[in-house]
Amino acid sequence: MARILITSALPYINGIKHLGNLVGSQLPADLYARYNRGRGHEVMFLCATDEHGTPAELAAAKAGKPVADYCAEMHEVQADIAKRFGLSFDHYGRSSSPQNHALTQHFAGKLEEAGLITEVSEKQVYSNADGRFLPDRYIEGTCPNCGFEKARGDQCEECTKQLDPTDLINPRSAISGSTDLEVRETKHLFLRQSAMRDQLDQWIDSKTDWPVLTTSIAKKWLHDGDGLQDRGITRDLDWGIAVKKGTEDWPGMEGKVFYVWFDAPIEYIAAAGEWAEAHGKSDADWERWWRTDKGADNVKYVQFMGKDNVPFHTLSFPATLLGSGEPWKMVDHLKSFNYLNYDGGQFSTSQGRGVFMDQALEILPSDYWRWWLLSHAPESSDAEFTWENFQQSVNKDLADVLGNFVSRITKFCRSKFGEQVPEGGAWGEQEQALIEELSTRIGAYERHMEAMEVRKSAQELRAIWVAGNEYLQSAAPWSVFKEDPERAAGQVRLGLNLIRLYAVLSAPFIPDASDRLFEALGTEDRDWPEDVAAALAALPAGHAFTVPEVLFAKITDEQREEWQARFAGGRDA
Ligand code: B3M
Ligand code: ZN
Repeated sequence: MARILITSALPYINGIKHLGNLVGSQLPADLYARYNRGRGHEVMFLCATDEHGTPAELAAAKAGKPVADYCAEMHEVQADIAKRFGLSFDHYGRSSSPQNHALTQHFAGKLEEAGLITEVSEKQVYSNADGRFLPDRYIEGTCPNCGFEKARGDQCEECTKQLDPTDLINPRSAISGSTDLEVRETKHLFLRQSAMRDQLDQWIDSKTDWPVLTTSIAKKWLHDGDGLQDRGITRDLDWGIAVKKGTEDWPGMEGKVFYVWFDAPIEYIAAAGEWAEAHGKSDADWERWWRTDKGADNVKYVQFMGKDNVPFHTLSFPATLLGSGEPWKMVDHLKSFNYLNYDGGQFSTSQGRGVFMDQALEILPSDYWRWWLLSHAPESSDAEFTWENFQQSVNKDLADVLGNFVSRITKFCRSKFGEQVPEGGAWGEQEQALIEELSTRIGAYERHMEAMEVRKSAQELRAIWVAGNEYLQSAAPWSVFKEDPERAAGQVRLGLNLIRLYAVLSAPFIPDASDRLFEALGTEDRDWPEDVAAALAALPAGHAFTVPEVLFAKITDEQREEWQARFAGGRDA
């Protein structure tokens, strides 16, 4: 049994996430967590809301609420939706937790002791029209690296370069659009990432199994141009974690807070502390996941995120961990995703374009979405959601292939043998061939899952469902029954056991449907099939079951058109 630590990029607190956000981190992380639990491994799956920074302040102001109240409420909203999507976090924390405050200040203190922090008198953009400093992403302008005109002050979304606001050409306020900006002096702390370049370089070189998308982005910022730059880790904001060295005040830093990208990844660790507190556990219980001197040396740590988050996870956060000089667990495998587009354009939170998580669940249960999103995950390139494609894959994969198999076999059994697994009828060549095919395919499914190849895993799972259908089609127990009811009984027994096998294998993708299958089959035997022939004998003759309700309803053309029209206008922000 292995121990696997899984984190998903932390969703910002400033609103409900769209399906593009979901498929880029939390959903594939959940798939991986469920799969590994299914294989009997010990899993710690952590996520949290990312609550600091200007976006939180602005969203709260817009909602007319104090920022702390806004974050507390929005955290509950997001936690509820996550639960309804079946995201099986062991803990869903908050980056504003006391644990994260203490840990962030602790790291800053350690980095300072290691000589990795410098104080810099910085020129920062102040907006006269807005009456405030405009940090990072609230300044828009042209990217000095690629010329993209809507680059943000923290990063260019086009070329992924991490930026400082003052790097932008033709800057303007993203809040008011005002160009009445002036530069004022203010003191900030900088993390000397440049001093850690070789260390980071070596660490990344040691990760030979990382996807190209990940390493190429990291290497690009290590080696291109001026190489790795020092990063400001403090901001002139009210909301955030006060700048301290451990528990001590930091002279000259009064009234300032840590930069949100400094404290957010630290929340991955703090969330484990919150988990321990919530479950009455000790520090040792969470430290065995995070401290290599306390048991985490045999943990496998996997992170999931969108490609725009990669530099922060391959450079900035590792710099914090390595720089502390303490034995923190570092990421082993980092799975990053491209973007999911929506119907000919981009998903956009600010423009309310696309389908948002709460809206999706108003239309259809989560499994429909989980299946489509995961089977179309933007892995090797960007992917696109269209209503036609969604309708097609739900109707074919879920309703025609899986749903139909379940309903045919259970209904046929009920009508001929009653609602129990029939006895008699030995298996012959045809069954043997099916068992062989399934063994091969399940092996491939496991390999894809372990490699976090989400689309390939979905394809293989679908092929496993198809194999059952094809068997049923050619075995045709409904014809065989007339001549040889004994043989038909054997075929049906195999079919019923196949349903259980499908419930086990499909659970990471469609957990609710899988639960309903176990319930209909009257079994809690969710053991992963180590041996297919044995797994297909799990439900013995005489075992009672019930015919489940329709597993997946087809999406009609009327529904598709209605939804397409409903979402064309965008959501009221
Ligand atoms: N909240 C950005 C995002 O949602 C950010 C991720 C933080 S991960 C530590 O894309
Ligand atoms: Zn750029």
